[in-house]
Formats: sequence, structure tokens, C-alpha cells
Amino acid sequence: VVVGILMWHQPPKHKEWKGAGTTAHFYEIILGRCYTYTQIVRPELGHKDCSKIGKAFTNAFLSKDPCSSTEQDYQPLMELTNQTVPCNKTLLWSKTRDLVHDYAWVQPDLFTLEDTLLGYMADGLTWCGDPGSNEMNYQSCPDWRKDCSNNSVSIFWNTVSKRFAGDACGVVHVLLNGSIRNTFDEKSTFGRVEVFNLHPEKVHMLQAWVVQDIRTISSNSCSNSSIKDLEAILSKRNITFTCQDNYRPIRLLQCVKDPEHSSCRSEI
Ligand code: NGD
Repeated sequence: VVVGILMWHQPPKHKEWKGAGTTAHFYEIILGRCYTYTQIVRPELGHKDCSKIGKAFTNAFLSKDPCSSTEQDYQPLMELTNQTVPCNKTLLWSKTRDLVHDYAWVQPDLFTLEDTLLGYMADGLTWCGDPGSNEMNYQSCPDWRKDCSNNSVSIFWNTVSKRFAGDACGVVHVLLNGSIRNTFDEKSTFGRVEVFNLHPEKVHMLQAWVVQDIRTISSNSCSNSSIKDLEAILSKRNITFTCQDNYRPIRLLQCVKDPEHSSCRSEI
């Protein structure tokens, strides 16, 4: 009996992973973000049932092995969170996380995945469960490099990125980083998932904006060899590709943060 009482008082023992654990107050955060989005950011989605959405989200991973997550786990959540993005307004990104969201903030008719309900709810959070418990694991979660790629967070982003790209129509834009070697990274979500889920019947063109760090600008990042790979994939898929170096509206945003830089003083 004594042993039983002692064990009962131990915190639940979860498996130990190499990544950070579930974000503290995960459930309250996703629920709050759902209400903020559907009541304030996009009141036209005010009919969405955030209480149901929150439960579908946690049901996708609670009491399950966080390294055997599947797209099917997230299907009930996906069905509750469908949303239309107007044609020509989809903005994809890879390795430009902060800049793309700064740009979408000043250009509110453009949608990144994080400007849709599900992306907005989950951005920046970590979550996982454990097969032996119906609670979240706040101690640790699988790291996608060191533990497993089929973890609950990565499978979530693969699933929502696939739908986001599959729903896109008209001209689609992508903001890429011209200051790194693999400007187009075929292992990124953009390179693995989004490029292959654009529908050629709906998407006539992918336009890349390649931006460089303002401190290390050289011309012609569109001639980066990885951009040729992207062009080849799209040509095979019958989607026209265009590429623009250092797109001016984004350069101006970079200059807001670094107004004294020489490349911000001239040519404005
Ligand atoms: O399994 C993974 C993985 N899990 C997490 N991340 C992963 N990246 C992989 N390549 N494979 C993290 O995703 C990674 O550490 C970064 O913090 C983040 C974005 O990675 P990045 O900069 O390489 O860009 P991606 O192309 O992989 O993804 C951006 C595009 C963009 O068009 C969004 O529509 O894919 C969508 N997205 C994917 C993953 C995560 C968004 C997010 C997000 N908001 O966190």
C-alpha cells in the first residue's frame, strides 16, 4: 500500500527525447489563438468552433507515440479548419521566416501559412504526447534531426503545408534567402512538400523573390545553382517560373531596420 501511494505521487514518467518539451500552457495558447483569429483577425471565420478545433488538435497526438505520427491523425483537425485563400495571394517561404512575416504584416492581403487559422494557432509551438499517458509531455519532445522525422510537430507542418500549397491558385509567390548556398533547399518543407503539391491546372506561375542579407549583397542571386534546380522541377510540372532579385518592397523593409546602411542611402 505504501509503495502504491508513493508511486501515485510521482509525476508521470515520460520517455525522454532530445528536443524541447510541449510549450507550457499549450492548450490555452491554441484555444486563445483560435478565438483571436476567428473573432478579431478574420471575423468572417467567426462561425468556426474553437472548442472542437482545440480538442481535435490535442486528440491528434495525445496518448500516441510521438515518433509514429501520421497525416491521418490530423485529418479531423484539418476538416474543421478549412479556409479559402484568394487566388494570387499565397506567399510561401523558406529560410526567411522573420522577413516574410514582416512583409505579410504590411501587405495584409497576402497569406503565408501562418496567416491562416491553423498556421496562426501552431506557429512557434512544440507539442507531443506519450503512449503510456493521456497527458502532454512537457519535459521533452522528439527532435526532428536527432530523434525521428515522423514526429507530431513535423507531420503537422507537412500536412498543413501540403494542403496550403494544394489550395493555392493563380500566381504563387515564394520568398527565398539569397545569402545561403542552398537558396532552394530540396529538403525543406517548401522543396519537399509545397513545390510538389501546387496544382498546375490552378497555378500558372511561381514567382520567387530572392532576398539577401543587406550586409552581404551581391547581384544575381537568381543565378544561384539551386534556383536552376527549382526551375527544372517546375518546368517538368508545367508551372512557369520567374525569379526576381532583391525585390524592392522587401529591400525597403530591410532598410527600415538598417537605415544607415550604404545600400539604403542610395538608389531609393
Ligand atoms: O521535419 C522537418 C522540420 N520540422 C521542423 N522544421 C523542419 N524543417 C525541415 N526541413 N524538416 C522547422 O521548420 C525548421 O527547423 C524551421 O524552424 C521551420 C522552417 O524551416 P525552413 O526555413 O527550412 O523553411 P521550410 O521550407 O522548411 O518551411 C517553410 C514553408 C513555408 O512556405 C510554410 O508554408 O513551409 C511551411 N512551414 C513549414 C514548416 C514549419 C511553416 C512552418 C512554421 N510556421 O513553423
